[in-house]
Amino acid sequence: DQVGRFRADNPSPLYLQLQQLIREGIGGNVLNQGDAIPPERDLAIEYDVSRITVRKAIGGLVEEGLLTRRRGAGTFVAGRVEKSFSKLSSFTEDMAARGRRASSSWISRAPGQVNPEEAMMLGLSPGAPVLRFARIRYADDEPMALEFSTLAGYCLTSVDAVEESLYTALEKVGNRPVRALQRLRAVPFGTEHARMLGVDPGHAGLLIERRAFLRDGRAAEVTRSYYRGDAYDFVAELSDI
Ligand code: 16G
Repeated sequence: DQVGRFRADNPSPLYLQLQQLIREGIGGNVLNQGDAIPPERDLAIEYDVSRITVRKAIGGLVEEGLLTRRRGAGTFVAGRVEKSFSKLSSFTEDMAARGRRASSSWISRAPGQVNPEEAMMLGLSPGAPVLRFARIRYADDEPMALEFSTLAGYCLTSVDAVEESLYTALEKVGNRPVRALQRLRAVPFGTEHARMLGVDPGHAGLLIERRAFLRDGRAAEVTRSYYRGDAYDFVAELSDI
């Protein structure tokens, strides 16, 4: 698909012009979220510019967050997700609200006994039963996040109760959390996490730790979510009333 043409009378550097054309293509829906950007050499031939120019143009748009690179797959139009920092929603709901299909692949899920750190976070006694879930989370097959969850054993009887959504499973047994505390921190992805998300090691990530509670005040969940920094905007409404 042709995204546009250079104008011969445009005095600005070629890489900026190319960036502008790609931006217009995205704005004008010629290029849509998730679409692949043609390989460097194709763009160079198409627009009759050097590959260095193409690389510079694409590199700048990746830095801006408009495009995203996936290792071994290519460069794509980024689908940034705006996520409320004050609403207690689930990943599945967040994606559905954006017309995207959530899916997961399991890294592991197993029952166990609470470790000291989890016991502190969940307010459980030593040895209390917990369920642990680790998964890669996708939006329309694009990896978005890694999540490591520990649920207090009294919330759910078995790990098999969770098919896709943790919160749906909890809701079914009347144990969906109603309140949560969250902490957000910037983290560079290490080799293993980067591999699972298809990004380069050192890629910017956002770690959100959520501690969620049931209506009766007991803790239900502690989850560490590692979101791709290039895919998320966290937004919050502030007020001073
Ligand atoms: C979100 C929550 C996570 C929760 C999960 C449940 C954040 C930062 N984290 O990712 O704590 O466990 O949703 O999603 O929002 P699910 O119901 O789709 O499994």
